[in-house]
Amino acid sequence: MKKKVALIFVAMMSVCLLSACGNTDTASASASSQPQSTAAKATEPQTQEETETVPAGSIPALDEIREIPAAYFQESSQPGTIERVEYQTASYTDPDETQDKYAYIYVPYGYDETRQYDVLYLLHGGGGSVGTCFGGEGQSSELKRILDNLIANGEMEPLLVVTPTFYSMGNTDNSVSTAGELVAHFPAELTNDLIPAVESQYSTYAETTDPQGLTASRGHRAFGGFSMGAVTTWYVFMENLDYFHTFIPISGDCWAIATQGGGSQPEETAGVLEQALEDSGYGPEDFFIYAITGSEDIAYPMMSSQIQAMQDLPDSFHFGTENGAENIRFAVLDGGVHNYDYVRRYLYNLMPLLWHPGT
Ligand code: FER
Repeated sequence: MKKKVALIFVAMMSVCLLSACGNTDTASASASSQPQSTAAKATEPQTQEETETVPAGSIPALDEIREIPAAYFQESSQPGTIERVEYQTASYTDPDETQDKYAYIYVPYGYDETRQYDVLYLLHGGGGSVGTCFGGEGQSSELKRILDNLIANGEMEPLLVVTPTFYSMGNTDNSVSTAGELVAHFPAELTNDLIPAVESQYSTYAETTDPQGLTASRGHRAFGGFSMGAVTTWYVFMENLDYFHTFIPISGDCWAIATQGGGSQPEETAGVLEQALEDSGYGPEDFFIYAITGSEDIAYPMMSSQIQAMQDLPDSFHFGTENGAENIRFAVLDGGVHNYDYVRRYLYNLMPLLWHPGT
């Protein structure tokens, strides 16, 4: 796999096509922009209405989606740990019943309860399980070793990474229709049950885990996912902007209008995303979406159609800085396909931008 990696910014493609253009959000232009901190960590507990969020327009663009160096697959001398968080949630097939579930959580090396940590909630794709990203308690998956090495090398702030499942525990139904229903329900489970369980046990920016505390700390909380996890990410954007600032949809479109609706009905899909933003009371300066996929990924056609339609809504979605702070980027890896090797590679490249040390 020595193929040269190229980044295609769809913003650039559709706005400029073959002509010269003044859009500065290109791979070559971004190479010269200085990476700045985006995690906006506060050192004191926050008492104001909302904790500080990512500074407007400060998230650098990827100039290249690099391969993960071999050394990052090795055990770090500063390993974090994978722990398990139990919670109860509604059984969405029978609202009168509850079910016991758990998620795994990556706890960085040197975790210190007296400090506050950003949190990424990261969801697997269709047919995955709670162990897809991190295996299980005490285990050392490739993704874990990559996070350990990024943090140990000072390339990324230590953060918590929570990996739940949208399935019931022990699920055996891997149909797309079931997954589609479950992910549409997942925002309720996430906000009512999972986040309070996690953030009452671990030290995050949430001073309390009631809606007020979770809203106040939204600048330090991100949601991302692969495939059906990306479909979920778009739902979380629509329903939970009050709890989340940063979104990382990896290889999946928004299904709010229809299954694969980002592809079949891109304008309508972009429209409901914009409407959800308006309904939330938040504005274009209040979020950041880093969408990513590969040119050969099965979800690429759907995702790129949706993103192009979102570019036609420049009041809400700022691909570039012409209308205010940039709030969405779409990166495409030439040749990238729909599997977890690429998910790890995307996260290896994106996470140090979003949680850059040295605030
Ligand atoms: C898509 C969005 C999500 C898509 C596939 C998925 C093929 C997910 C599939 C899975 O997780 O099984 O547009 O197109």
